[in-house]
Amino acid sequence: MLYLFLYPLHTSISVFNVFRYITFRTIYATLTAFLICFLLGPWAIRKLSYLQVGQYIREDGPKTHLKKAGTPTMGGALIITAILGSSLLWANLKNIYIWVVLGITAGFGLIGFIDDYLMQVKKQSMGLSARQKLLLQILIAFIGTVCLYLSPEFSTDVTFPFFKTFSPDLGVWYIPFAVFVIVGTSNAVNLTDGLDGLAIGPSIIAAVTYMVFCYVGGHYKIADYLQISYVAESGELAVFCGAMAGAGLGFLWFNAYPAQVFMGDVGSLSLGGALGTIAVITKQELLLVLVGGLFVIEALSVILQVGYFKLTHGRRIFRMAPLHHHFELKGWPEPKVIVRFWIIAIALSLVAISTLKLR
Ligand code: 57M
Repeated sequence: MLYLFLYPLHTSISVFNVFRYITFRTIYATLTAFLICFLLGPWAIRKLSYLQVGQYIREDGPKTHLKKAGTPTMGGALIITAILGSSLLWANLKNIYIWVVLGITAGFGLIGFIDDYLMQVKKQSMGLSARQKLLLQILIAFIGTVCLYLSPEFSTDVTFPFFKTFSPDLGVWYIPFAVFVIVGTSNAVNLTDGLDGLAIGPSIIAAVTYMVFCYVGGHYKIADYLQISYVAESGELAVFCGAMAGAGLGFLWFNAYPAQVFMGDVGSLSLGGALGTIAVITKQELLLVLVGGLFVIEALSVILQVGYFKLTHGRRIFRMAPLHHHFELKGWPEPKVIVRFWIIAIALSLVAISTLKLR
């Protein structure tokens, strides 16, 4: 909004020229989103506690979690408010990619909100069923992907990390592929959200990593120099990534061990949906396996555990899935699991960034 209103004034007041720069707006989008979460956090936590939106803790999980009963959840509503507020303020609102990623973030957040609301506020034993959630996610991701597919500049090529020239064109099949990436990421982040700060930490790391890819991939000269896919106008998404990273940092302030608030499905589904969408728009879909590597590892641990459990009629690979529960049950203190998983996420993101040169 500021870009549309203030940048045109640069002809008479030269200082407004600064609004032209994506880097400047990204930095301030990060700070704005951080401040929104940081300043509204205590009020939001009080409000959620007042509404008794307290987490129910399953008794079959690690016993160390029982003391978390009643921790307010649905803090993800604050994350979304900060991301949307900051992006609307600092991004160029004439950019189609900004609207697609905002739409999917808000849409997935709404699904999570309904689910959380039914369980936490209405105290129903079940929120939306797994099937209802999945269908709604597919629907929203499909609408977003079709908008991208119909926009004239958007390419349906898939780029492979480490390969310079191999980028097959999927044509119309790009739509189900992108829907799979977006919905899969959303659910992987949701599975990871089981320890204090465990989902938000790697989400911040992934947002910062994609911020780099948005900037270089949206800059014709740098993209040409690095020989990566140039996606015109995608640089603007760096502003969104900044807002996401800032909101994440502000939320982490309160979600850090011992957490004062959980994000709920409203947070985890929307953050995952946002990451998947950014990967799709920047043409770095497959790189998400590294950028969101921790989410992939957590999701794989569930797939392997459930598959093995069914095949062997009750035997397990891990003490409990997702993987963070396995280490908790092995006796690692919660903060140790969290910080070690963050370290893995940072290392994988560094490998992802190295693909800019290794190709
Ligand atoms: C949600 N939610 C947390 C909080 C958060 C298929 C199966 C593997 C699914 C999986 C599952 O349901 N995962 C998705 C994970 C829950 O957190 C709430 O949910 C929101 C995210 N959707 O924001 O509102 C609990 O996680 C803890 N937590 C924190 N700090 C945080 O910042 O400590 C969350 C955020 C909270 C709190 O304790 O209550 C969750 O874990 O429920 N299911 C599982 O993860 C279950 N695993 C399982 O059944 N494994 C079996 C299968 C796969 C064969 C096995 O390995 O044998 C476990 N979940 C729990 N207890 N809680 C089972 C035991």
